[in-house]
Amino acid sequence: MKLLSGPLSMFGAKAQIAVAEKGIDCEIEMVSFTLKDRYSPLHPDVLRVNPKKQVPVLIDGPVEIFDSTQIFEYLEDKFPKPALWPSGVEARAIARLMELKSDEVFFPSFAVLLQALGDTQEPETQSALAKITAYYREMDALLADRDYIAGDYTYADIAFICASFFTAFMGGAPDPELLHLTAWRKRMMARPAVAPVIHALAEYLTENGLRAPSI
Ligand SMILES: N[C@@H](CCC(=O)N[C@@H](CS)C(=O)NCC(=O)O)C(=O)O
Repeated sequence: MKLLSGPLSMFGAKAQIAVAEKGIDCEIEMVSFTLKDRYSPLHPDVLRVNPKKQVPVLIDGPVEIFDSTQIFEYLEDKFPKPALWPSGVEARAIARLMELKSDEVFFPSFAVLLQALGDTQEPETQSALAKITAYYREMDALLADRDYIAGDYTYADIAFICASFFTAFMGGAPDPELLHLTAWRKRMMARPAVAPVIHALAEYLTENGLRAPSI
Protein backbone atom coordinates (compact mmCIF):
# COMPACT_ATOMS: atom_id res chain seq x y z
CA MET A 1 0.00 0.00 0.00
CA LYS A 2 1.25 3.48 -0.83
CA LEU A 3 -0.11 6.80 0.39
CA LEU A 4 0.82 9.95 -1.46
CA SER A 5 0.70 12.97 0.78
CA GLY A 6 2.38 16.36 0.90
CA PRO A 7 4.63 18.03 3.49
CA LEU A 8 2.08 20.78 4.07
CA SER A 9 -1.14 18.98 3.20
CA MET A 10 -4.01 19.17 5.69
CA PHE A 11 -5.94 16.43 3.88
CA GLY A 12 -2.82 14.29 3.46
CA ALA A 13 -2.09 14.61 7.18
CA LYS A 14 -5.56 13.21 7.93
CA ALA A 15 -4.80 10.09 5.90
CA GLN A 16 -1.30 9.75 7.40
CA ILE A 17 -2.72 9.78 10.94
CA ALA A 18 -5.38 7.21 10.03
CA VAL A 19 -2.76 4.86 8.54
CA ALA A 20 -0.66 5.22 11.72
CA GLU A 21 -3.66 4.66 14.03
CA LYS A 22 -4.46 1.44 12.17
CA GLY A 23 -0.81 0.31 12.32
CA ILE A 24 -0.86 -0.41 8.58
CA ASP A 25 2.28 -1.36 6.70
CA CYS A 26 2.05 1.47 4.17
CA GLU A 27 4.68 3.43 2.29
CA ILE A 28 4.10 7.16 2.75
CA GLU A 29 5.48 9.14 -0.16
CA MET A 30 5.63 12.92 0.11
CA VAL A 31 5.03 14.45 -3.30
CA SER A 32 7.14 17.43 -4.24
CA PHE A 33 5.77 20.68 -2.84
CA THR A 34 7.25 24.14 -2.46
CA LEU A 35 5.65 27.31 -1.13
CA LYS A 36 6.44 28.97 -4.47
CA ASP A 37 5.43 26.34 -7.01
CA ARG A 38 3.10 24.37 -4.73
CA TYR A 39 2.45 20.92 -6.23
CA SER A 40 4.02 21.64 -9.61
CA PRO A 41 5.32 19.44 -11.19
CA LEU A 42 2.57 17.04 -10.21
CA HIS A 43 3.48 13.56 -9.08
CA PRO A 44 2.66 11.16 -11.97
CA ASP A 45 0.48 8.94 -9.74
CA VAL A 46 -1.53 11.94 -8.57
CA LEU A 47 -1.99 13.02 -12.18
CA ARG A 48 -3.06 9.51 -13.21
CA VAL A 49 -5.37 8.70 -10.30
CA ASN A 50 -6.96 11.98 -9.29
CA PRO A 51 -8.72 14.14 -11.89
CA LYS A 52 -8.76 16.86 -9.22
CA LYS A 53 -4.92 16.66 -9.12
CA GLN A 54 -4.83 16.66 -5.34
CA VAL A 55 -3.28 14.65 -2.54
CA PRO A 56 -3.93 12.41 -0.70
CA VAL A 57 -4.01 9.45 -3.09
CA LEU A 58 -3.97 5.85 -1.87
CA ILE A 59 -2.76 2.98 -4.01
CA ASP A 60 -3.39 -0.58 -2.85
CA GLY A 61 -3.09 -3.03 -5.74
CA PRO A 62 -6.13 -2.49 -7.97
CA VAL A 63 -7.57 0.08 -5.56
CA GLU A 64 -6.43 3.56 -6.52
CA ILE A 65 -8.45 6.19 -4.71
CA PHE A 66 -8.32 9.83 -3.72
CA ASP A 67 -9.93 12.11 -1.16
CA SER A 68 -9.10 11.82 2.54
CA THR A 69 -12.63 10.82 3.54
CA GLN A 70 -12.81 8.11 0.86
CA ILE A 71 -9.46 6.87 2.14
CA PHE A 72 -10.84 6.74 5.70
CA GLU A 73 -13.75 4.59 4.51
CA TYR A 74 -11.46 2.20 2.62
CA LEU A 75 -9.09 1.84 5.58
CA GLU A 76 -12.01 1.21 7.92
CA ASP A 77 -13.43 -1.52 5.67
CA LYS A 78 -10.08 -3.19 5.07
CA PHE A 79 -8.68 -2.81 8.61
CA PRO A 80 -11.67 -2.73 10.96
CA LYS A 81 -9.49 -2.83 14.10
CA PRO A 82 -8.93 -0.51 15.87
CA ALA A 83 -12.30 0.95 14.85
CA LEU A 84 -12.20 4.62 13.99
CA TRP A 85 -15.93 4.99 13.46
CA PRO A 86 -18.27 4.27 16.39
CA SER A 87 -20.30 1.04 16.28
CA GLY A 88 -23.90 2.32 16.54
CA VAL A 89 -25.72 3.57 13.44
CA GLU A 90 -26.66 6.91 15.02
CA ALA A 91 -23.21 7.50 16.52
CA ARG A 92 -21.62 6.69 13.16
CA ALA A 93 -23.87 9.18 11.37
CA ILE A 94 -22.97 11.88 13.88
CA ALA A 95 -19.23 11.11 13.73
CA ARG A 96 -19.32 11.20 9.91
CA LEU A 97 -21.15 14.52 10.00
CA MET A 98 -18.56 15.97 12.39
CA GLU A 99 -15.76 14.81 10.10
CA LEU A 100 -17.47 16.47 7.15
CA LYS A 101 -18.12 19.66 9.14
CA SER A 102 -14.44 19.93 10.00
CA ASP A 103 -13.47 19.75 6.32
CA GLU A 104 -16.33 21.67 4.78
CA VAL A 105 -17.71 24.06 7.40
CA PHE A 106 -14.69 24.87 9.59
CA PHE A 107 -11.72 24.52 7.22
CA PRO A 108 -12.93 26.83 4.39
CA SER A 109 -12.27 29.78 6.73
CA PHE A 110 -8.58 28.83 6.56
CA ALA A 111 -8.64 29.48 2.81
CA VAL A 112 -10.08 32.95 3.48
CA LEU A 113 -7.28 33.72 5.98
CA LEU A 114 -4.67 32.41 3.57
CA GLN A 115 -6.02 34.55 0.75
CA ALA A 116 -5.76 37.68 2.92
CA LEU A 117 -2.30 36.61 4.16
CA GLY A 118 -3.34 37.30 7.74
CA ASP A 119 -4.40 40.92 7.07
CA THR A 120 -6.90 41.22 9.91
CA GLN A 121 -8.23 44.55 8.61
CA GLU A 122 -9.94 42.81 5.68
CA PRO A 123 -13.68 42.37 6.40
CA GLU A 124 -13.48 38.84 4.94
CA THR A 125 -10.70 37.99 7.39
CA GLN A 126 -12.70 39.30 10.31
CA SER A 127 -15.72 37.31 9.23
CA ALA A 128 -13.58 34.15 8.83
CA LEU A 129 -12.03 34.65 12.28
CA ALA A 130 -15.49 35.11 13.80
CA LYS A 131 -16.65 31.86 12.19
CA ILE A 132 -13.53 30.05 13.46
CA THR A 133 -14.08 31.38 16.99
CA ALA A 134 -17.73 30.34 16.94
CA TYR A 135 -16.78 26.86 15.76
CA TYR A 136 -14.16 26.50 18.51
CA ARG A 137 -16.80 27.50 21.07
CA GLU A 138 -19.21 24.92 19.64
CA MET A 139 -16.53 22.22 19.92
CA ASP A 140 -15.63 23.32 23.45
CA ALA A 141 -19.27 22.95 24.52
CA LEU A 142 -19.49 19.55 22.81
CA LEU A 143 -16.35 18.34 24.56
CA ALA A 144 -17.65 19.32 28.00
CA ASP A 145 -19.05 15.83 28.62
CA ARG A 146 -16.80 13.64 26.47
CA ASP A 147 -13.16 13.02 25.66
CA TYR A 148 -13.57 13.04 21.89
CA ILE A 149 -15.82 14.83 19.40
CA ALA A 150 -18.17 11.92 18.78
CA GLY A 151 -17.67 10.25 22.16
CA ASP A 152 -15.27 7.55 20.99
CA TYR A 153 -12.03 8.55 19.26
CA THR A 154 -12.89 8.74 15.55
CA TYR A 155 -11.93 10.15 12.18
CA ALA A 156 -13.82 13.30 13.24
CA ASP A 157 -11.06 14.00 15.78
CA ILE A 158 -8.35 13.30 13.20
CA ALA A 159 -9.96 15.73 10.76
CA PHE A 160 -10.34 18.49 13.34
CA ILE A 161 -6.83 18.30 14.82
CA CYS A 162 -5.45 18.72 11.29
CA ALA A 163 -7.82 21.52 10.28
CA SER A 164 -7.31 23.43 13.53
CA PHE A 165 -3.51 23.21 13.20
CA PHE A 166 -3.68 24.99 9.83
CA THR A 167 -6.20 27.54 11.02
CA ALA A 168 -4.02 28.32 14.06
CA PHE A 169 -1.08 28.81 11.70
CA MET A 170 -2.98 31.57 9.92
CA GLY A 171 -3.90 33.36 13.15
CA GLY A 172 -7.04 31.42 14.08
CA ALA A 173 -5.75 29.68 17.21
CA PRO A 174 -8.29 28.60 19.83
CA ASP A 175 -8.57 30.61 23.02
CA PRO A 176 -6.71 28.57 25.69
CA GLU A 177 -9.54 29.46 28.06
CA LEU A 178 -11.76 27.08 26.10
CA LEU A 179 -10.72 24.46 28.61
CA HIS A 180 -12.48 21.43 27.13
CA LEU A 181 -11.05 22.12 23.70
CA THR A 182 -7.60 22.71 25.18
CA ALA A 183 -7.79 19.40 27.06
CA TRP A 184 -8.89 17.64 23.84
CA ARG A 185 -5.92 19.11 21.94
CA LYS A 186 -3.57 17.82 24.64
CA ARG A 187 -5.25 14.42 24.51
CA MET A 188 -4.86 14.37 20.72
CA MET A 189 -1.21 15.41 20.80
CA ALA A 190 -0.51 12.62 23.31
CA ARG A 191 -1.52 10.02 20.70
CA PRO A 192 1.54 8.36 19.11
CA ALA A 193 -0.20 8.36 15.71
CA VAL A 194 -1.06 12.06 15.82
CA ALA A 195 1.95 13.86 17.31
CA PRO A 196 4.59 12.93 14.67
CA VAL A 197 2.34 14.02 11.79
CA ILE A 198 1.47 17.37 13.37
CA HIS A 199 5.09 17.96 14.46
CA ALA A 200 6.29 17.27 10.91
CA LEU A 201 3.90 19.93 9.57
CA ALA A 202 5.22 22.39 12.18
CA GLU A 203 8.81 21.54 11.25
CA TYR A 204 8.11 22.13 7.58
CA LEU A 205 6.80 25.61 8.43
CA THR A 206 9.82 26.41 10.61
CA GLU A 207 12.31 25.09 8.04
CA ASN A 208 10.68 27.39 5.50
CA GLY A 209 11.01 30.47 7.70
CA LEU A 210 7.39 30.50 8.86
CA ARG A 211 6.18 30.58 12.43
CA ALA A 212 4.50 27.32 13.44
CA PRO A 213 1.50 27.56 15.75
CA SER A 214 1.95 26.34 19.30
CA ILE A 215 0.80 22.75 19.60
N1 LIG B 1 -11.49 16.83 -0.44
C1 LIG B 1 -10.11 16.49 -0.69
C2 LIG B 1 -9.26 17.74 -0.72
C3 LIG B 1 -7.80 17.48 -1.11
C4 LIG B 1 -6.97 18.75 -1.24
O1 LIG B 1 -7.51 19.87 -1.27
N2 LIG B 1 -5.66 18.55 -1.32
C5 LIG B 1 -4.75 19.66 -1.47
C6 LIG B 1 -3.61 19.56 -0.46
S1 LIG B 1 -4.19 19.69 1.22
C7 LIG B 1 -4.10 19.58 -2.84
O2 LIG B 1 -3.60 18.55 -3.23
N3 LIG B 1 -4.12 20.69 -3.59
C8 LIG B 1 -3.51 20.72 -4.88
C9 LIG B 1 -3.17 22.11 -5.33
O3 LIG B 1 -3.34 23.03 -4.55
O4 LIG B 1 -2.72 22.23 -6.45
C10 LIG B 1 -9.65 15.48 0.37
O5 LIG B 1 -10.33 15.32 1.39
O6 LIG B 1 -8.65 14.80 0.15
